[in-house]
Amino acid sequence: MAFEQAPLPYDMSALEPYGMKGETFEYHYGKHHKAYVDNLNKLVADTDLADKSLEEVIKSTYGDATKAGIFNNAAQVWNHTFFWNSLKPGGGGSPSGELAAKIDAAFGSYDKFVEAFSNAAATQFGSGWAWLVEENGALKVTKTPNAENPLVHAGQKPLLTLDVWEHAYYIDFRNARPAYIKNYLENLLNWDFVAENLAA
Ligand code: MN3
Repeated sequence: MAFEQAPLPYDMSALEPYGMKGETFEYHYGKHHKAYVDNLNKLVADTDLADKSLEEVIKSTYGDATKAGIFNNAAQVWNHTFFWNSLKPGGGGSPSGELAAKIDAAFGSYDKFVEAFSNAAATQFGSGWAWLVEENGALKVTKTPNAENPLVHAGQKPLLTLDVWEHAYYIDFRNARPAYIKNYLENLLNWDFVAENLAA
């Protein structure tokens, strides 16, 4: 069975009041994400990977130079679906309750979390992703190059991500990655999704 592109969890224009244009989704979801799905299906057609779950394909091809194309497309399919869910209209700001306590325990304060996440997202050289993960029961900020994600790092549970490939911010913020990061943290970050992933 072919891999499918998950539907967006909101309308393409839903984040316009919060700094992310519908045009961004026409390209980022409609072209970039779709291309990863289409490429993955072509690459695994008639192989034993075609019947595996997306997560199994990602984990089993990571680090195998002969399957780099499959890994890159599979991981980018997964990363983008996870990213769309990491956004919500009117999100951002500090979390409350148990999540706030976990952020304080891991980083010292919400402001220190913002500093750590912004730094990871801004310093990922070239293309990649910034993440909030749970590892050994504690929250942690990480960054990964290109298509790599926490699923291939044993013990890390992904909670939240930010796409820092230039295609993610060029329409809304041109080359200004720091402004895109700031807007994400203040207006888009979906703490409900973090809580769901923590509980899962
Ligand atoms: Mn992208």
